[in-house]
Amino acid sequence: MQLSEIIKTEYNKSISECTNEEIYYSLLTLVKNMAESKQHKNSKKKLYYISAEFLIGKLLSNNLINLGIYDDVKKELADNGKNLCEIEEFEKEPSLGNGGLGRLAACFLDSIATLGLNGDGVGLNYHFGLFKQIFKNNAQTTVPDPWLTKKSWLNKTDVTYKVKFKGMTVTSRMYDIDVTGYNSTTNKLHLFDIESVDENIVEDGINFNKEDIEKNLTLFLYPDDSDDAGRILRIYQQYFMVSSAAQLILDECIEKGCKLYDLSDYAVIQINDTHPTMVIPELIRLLVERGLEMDDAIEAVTKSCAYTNHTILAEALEKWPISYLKKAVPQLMPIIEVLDDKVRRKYDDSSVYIIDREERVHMAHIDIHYSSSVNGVASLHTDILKNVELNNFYRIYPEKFNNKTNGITFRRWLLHSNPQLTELIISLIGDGYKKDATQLEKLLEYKDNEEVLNKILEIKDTKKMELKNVLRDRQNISINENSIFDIQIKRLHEYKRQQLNALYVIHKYLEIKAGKKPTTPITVFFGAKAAPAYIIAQDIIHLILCLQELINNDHEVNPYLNVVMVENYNVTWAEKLIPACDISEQISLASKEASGTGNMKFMLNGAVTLGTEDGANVEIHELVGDDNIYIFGDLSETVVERYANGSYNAAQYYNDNAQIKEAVDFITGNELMAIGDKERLERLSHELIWKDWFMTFPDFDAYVKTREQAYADYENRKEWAKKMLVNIAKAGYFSSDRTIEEYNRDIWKL
Ligand code: H53
Repeated sequence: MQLSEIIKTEYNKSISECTNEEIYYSLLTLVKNMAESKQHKNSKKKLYYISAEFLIGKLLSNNLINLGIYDDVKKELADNGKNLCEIEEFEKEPSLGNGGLGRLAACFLDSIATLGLNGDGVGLNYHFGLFKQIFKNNAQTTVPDPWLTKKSWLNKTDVTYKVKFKGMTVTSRMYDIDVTGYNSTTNKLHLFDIESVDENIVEDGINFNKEDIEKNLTLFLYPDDSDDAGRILRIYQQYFMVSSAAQLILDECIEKGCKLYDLSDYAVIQINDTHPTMVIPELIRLLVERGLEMDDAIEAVTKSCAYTNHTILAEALEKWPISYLKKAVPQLMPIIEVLDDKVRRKYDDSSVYIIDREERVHMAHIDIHYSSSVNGVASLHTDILKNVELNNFYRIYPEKFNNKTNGITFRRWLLHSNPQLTELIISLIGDGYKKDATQLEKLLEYKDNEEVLNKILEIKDTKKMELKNVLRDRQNISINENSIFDIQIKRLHEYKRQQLNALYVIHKYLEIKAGKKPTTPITVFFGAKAAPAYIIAQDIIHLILCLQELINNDHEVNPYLNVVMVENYNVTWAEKLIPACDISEQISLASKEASGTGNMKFMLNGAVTLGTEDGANVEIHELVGDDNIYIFGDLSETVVERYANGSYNAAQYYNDNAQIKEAVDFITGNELMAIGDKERLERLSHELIWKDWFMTFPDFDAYVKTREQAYADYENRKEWAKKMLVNIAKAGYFSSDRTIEEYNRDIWKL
């Protein structure tokens, strides 16, 4: 059915008579009907991608693009005086993820469907997502971020399962979102939920009774885990997710004739980080319950599961106290004990045990022993896993370890977010790159073509202007579209080092005050949410917001330097910020950022990276060469060694380096104290001087020098445009289609 027919049936009106909201809901129906007709024909083996996060972003435009009807719909609407962009405003962005991990899962679903593979996502239907960030008094406050409207992308199914907790059984229900492939088949994202959840128990921001599981289970992603109740709630959520997933998997496999011991011929289960780890003991438990011998069950599950590691940060590798598990899911403990016992009998090395001396269960250890594949997400990261972090496991199972460098879907991060650049590329090299992204390399032929270089610059200017308008509308902020757009957008974490960027901003502010003015003005953008219980991260946000107020109101400085922190940074913001960016800040402490995927999106949109040799920056560097990236800072070997010998002394850098001292002292100086919160600013300055756990000081001088070099090079517009072109041309490797082909070739074998 055509849009006009749907509108006629649903509202008995013509397109031009409808409100934008009515049109939005009719488009929902149109897309759902079309997606349904392209449903994947369930082949024998299927992938289940289980993840606590799916940061899918708004879906309307992407679905229209993937279904091949974007241009037609846009035109039909325009012919009737309607604007698709305005209609899109009605769609709420679900915040079902926090950062890279969740966005990666969403890009992967897009590529899995695009490649026509039989694979569904499995996660939870959080009613309020992560949270919505609101700035008040230069600080982050948090409120619920509801996204479920009466009619949405979500389809209620009649699939339900019983999930047992200690002393309580709940019913989970499956809701589905269609995942459209680009000119291809449709898969599903299954989101489980519980009917008794009660949104009204949330009060005063995002607080609620953490012990009332039946009412709170799927309210929020990552509920505050600063106390026992919060941590146990996470176990309830994880088990609810994986028990539902396990039952779904077994049901679907049995329906296809699976005999349970041959589970791995029917199902491959990708475990995204440690959050879904309990699927392993849960599946084993269910298989034993259905008659398999324990050893056979363990073997069947091990063959079916594969684990992706996304971090080496100890705090992110979950270790659950046995006491918590016993409180929520006691039925899993006997299985986990068997799994641990087998390891102990075989290996005389306590570092690979599942249960440690402090009676904690190491979730990643379950994954590694009882999966058939363990992968890192960028080549440096995988090397660090093999040689350092998980070396003891690598020596036991060298054959399990493999690398799958992350990728991004070009449908969202180029076709949708940058139609102007998409069109230019097509005019130069045709549209073969949409299916085979490496064809972007053909752009290199135009490296010295002045006309093309000028067009690239023009498109960047257009996207900067668009961002200026969005900022005016959303945040009532006015920016200079002729300034250099220098952007750092990602979760707020000390290892990502937003604080290093802020120290640079202070340094620059002081330089301008002293009369040294930049040739081209600079606008420094930040976007980041901080976990509510992560105090120092909140302090860093506070510092940035105070700098924004101070600098933007200082008439001596604001013609040359501005700071913008976007509120509630999310996928929708990223789609506006990334195409407008000149310089992409990827400045994590070497070894700590497993991969990064924002770095790939920026590159694809012609931003030049300023970064450390960390995560996928290393591979970007290799691809574009020294002339087209700005690399600075200590290498991961140096960092790893410095941690190992405990030799780092921040205070010494602070005392010996006048530039560092000046910038750090400014945090607690009169100007910022007049605006900011004394406790926060003092705590942050103290943390830097006495700890600086993520080693910003050793990299500070190199960072300043390299950033200045990038700004200086920006002045030569033609040379800069060449760098942009090379970045775009070399981005093909980072298509998630490539990543998914590798997963399928090496692990899933669908
Ligand atoms: O996963 C991304 C990486 C990124 C890494 C991120 C991530 C999360 O977003 C959350 C938890 C976690 O352990 C890791 O930080 O480097 O690009 C996708 O692999």
